[in-house]
Amino acid sequence: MKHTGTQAIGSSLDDAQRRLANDGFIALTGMCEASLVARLLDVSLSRSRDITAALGAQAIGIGSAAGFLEIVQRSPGRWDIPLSPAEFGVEDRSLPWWPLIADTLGADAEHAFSGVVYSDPGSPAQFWHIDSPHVTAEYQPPHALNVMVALHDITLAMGPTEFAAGSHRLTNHLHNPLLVSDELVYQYETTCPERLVAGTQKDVPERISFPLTAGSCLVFDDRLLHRGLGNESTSRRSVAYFSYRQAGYRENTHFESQRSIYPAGH
Ligand SMILES: O=C(O)CCC(=O)C(=O)O
Repeated sequence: MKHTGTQAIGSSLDDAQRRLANDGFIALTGMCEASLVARLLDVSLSRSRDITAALGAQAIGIGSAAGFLEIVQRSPGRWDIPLSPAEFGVEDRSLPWWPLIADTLGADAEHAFSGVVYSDPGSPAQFWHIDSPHVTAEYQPPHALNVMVALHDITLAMGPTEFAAGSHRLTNHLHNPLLVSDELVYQYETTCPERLVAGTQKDVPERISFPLTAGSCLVFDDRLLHRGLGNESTSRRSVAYFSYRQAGYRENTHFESQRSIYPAGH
């Protein structure tokens, strides 16, 4: 596993776009002001308290289809609570990363999902996965981007997100008949960087993860192989996320359940 230093967006949007195109992700150090981070964290904690109380003893499985409208367990001990920009008290196009989103997906890019993902102490690493599949056999620029915001300093022990660098170019199941879309999108034990290049002379994509300071962001292509690492610390690890899609792109494997944790009429 390589630990690389994070890189500020700097003065050049072109440079950020180039890195995103080459590596499938970019780390933007200190992207958010403390007041924005505090707001995102406060709203996240308050919502997670309410949701956990309302969930009570109701059983919740792993994965989007086994979850609820209000909460999904992405992997054991890793919880995803959707929160709209309005609930966070922000405007999705006024956030500091918007210029990179608009330059990459188009000025008419749409907000797709947002919320908080937190992992409990002791929760294991996820299996490698992508967030949505390629849509054509020929390589296309990204149809969706995710922004993850560190809501506090995240040490390696807390389990930051790990990326397989450049793997967005190798996850195309329409181009590579050895790959199966569902095995990439849903978490399968056998999906890993090596699998993407099996039977070829290509290099195995490098695994990259690094600690993050509060307010730093990871922006990544939806088709990049990634996973949340295990939380070996004694603290909850929280990241807010904002996902954007090209205008007109509609596929949704993110929130598939229609049931609510609240009784009908709540
Ligand atoms: O928790 C993380 O770092 C990543 C989470 C993730 O990729 C997912 O739940 O789909």
